[in-house]
Amino acid sequence: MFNRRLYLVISEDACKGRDLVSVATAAVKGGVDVIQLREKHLDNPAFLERALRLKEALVPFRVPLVINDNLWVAQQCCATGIHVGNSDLPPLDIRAQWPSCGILGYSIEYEKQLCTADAAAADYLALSPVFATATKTDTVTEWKLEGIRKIRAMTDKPLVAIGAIHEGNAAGVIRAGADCLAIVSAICAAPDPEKAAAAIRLQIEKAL
Ligand code: TZP
Ligand code: MG
Repeated sequence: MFNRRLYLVISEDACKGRDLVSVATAAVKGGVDVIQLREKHLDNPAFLERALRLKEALVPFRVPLVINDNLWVAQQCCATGIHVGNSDLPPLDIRAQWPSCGILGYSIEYEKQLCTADAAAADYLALSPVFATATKTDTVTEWKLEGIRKIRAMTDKPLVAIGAIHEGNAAGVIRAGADCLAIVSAICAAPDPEKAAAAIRLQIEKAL
């Protein structure tokens, strides 16, 4: 069962020259309870090296590590899970190739994806993006709060909202029906990632 509330999606680029592991551990101290390593520009050995370093740092905090769109890295580093998008290896194939996968996340960019066997195979669905964001620009739907409400009414799966979420809009996104907020810039690029995570976590708890 996926019952996390504040999901850090991290890459070295997003950390603005700071050490990724330091940013991640600070964010966890602030209230992040699941982390996804999303490195789109690394080859497998470099991705794996970074994943192993991050995973080791997270052990004392018991925070699960999810790998973005790389089954080999996810299995090699014994991550808790994997997150895939619409054009990646589909969730049904992930289940077949990695039966012990603990968290399987799937991005929903179109409403019709919701009624598929792949969506049914996922542990959570990510509404991507909830708001347009400079962090990822090759997107289709901007779900907005109305979209969250609509999808909430259609599924009982945990919903993760991602895209331009920050302290100021976090409570509204939760009240619209998201179970968990996934964040890159508002934490990774914050002057103090621990404080930024704590402020967002507080908004989530207030809105629940
Ligand atoms: N998928 C949909 S939006 C997004 C991803 C990876 C990026 C979210 O980044 P930010 O900086 O929190 O808007
Ligand atoms: Mg992809």
